Amino acid sequence: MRVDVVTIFPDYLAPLELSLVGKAREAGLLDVRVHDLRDWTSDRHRTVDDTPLGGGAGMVMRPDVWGAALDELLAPAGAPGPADGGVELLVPTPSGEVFTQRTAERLAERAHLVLACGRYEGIDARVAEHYRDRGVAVTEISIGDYVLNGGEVAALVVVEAVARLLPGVLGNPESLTEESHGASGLLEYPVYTRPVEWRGLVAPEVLLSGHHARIARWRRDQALERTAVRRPDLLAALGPESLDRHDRAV
Ligand code: 6GU
Repeated sequence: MRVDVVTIFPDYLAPLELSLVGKAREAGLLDVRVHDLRDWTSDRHRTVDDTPLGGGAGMVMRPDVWGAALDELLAPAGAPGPADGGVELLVPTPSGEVFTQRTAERLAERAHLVLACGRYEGIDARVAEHYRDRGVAVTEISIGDYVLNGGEVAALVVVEAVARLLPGVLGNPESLTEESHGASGLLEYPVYTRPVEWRGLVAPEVLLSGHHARIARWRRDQALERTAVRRPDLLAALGPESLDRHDRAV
């Protein structure tokens, strides 16, 4: 997968060199390129913003600068085309649709993602409109109900969530099957390791029993209970087919 990130703070994306994403890049599974939006300015001051039309606080990012950058990155010579899942333009913004594990799964099928990180009060609305009109898949995404100073942290979140779904990136792909926000629709059960007793706290005895069916049942009950307490919205969204006949009424 190819990923282009455009920002006025390229250094903000430095963590993409680390850990799992960094290793995926070294292994050639992921080609991430971070670009400075100011490289597409044409004035001496490298201006990327202007005051909002209609008045109000803050500054708005100029469509002409974004247009120059995105024209180049959405159709690079030799880049993956529609036959490989195509390109999607992602615009992080607190007014976007909420990014979830389902979004990450969908994006992992794409050959190419372009992330346009806005700052200030955001990017002139005509930019997303223009690329939609040109037939580009455009998604404005929010990573949750709080306000950040710009899209860079959201870009880190999206790249990490998508990268770990790419074939060959995770050492143990089974890690994907039981985790929170996975197929079960439940939060993950609590996990324990040795020592069995630590500071007077003893790990649940069932986990030492070697009885695989009992362990599976205990984990399922724990996941249900946790989800009921912490995320009742997730439990309410489960269809009846998602609950087995042993699931407790939680
Ligand atoms: Cl994607 N951007 C900003 N600036 N704030 C956010 C966000 C994105 N998602 C949640 N808050």
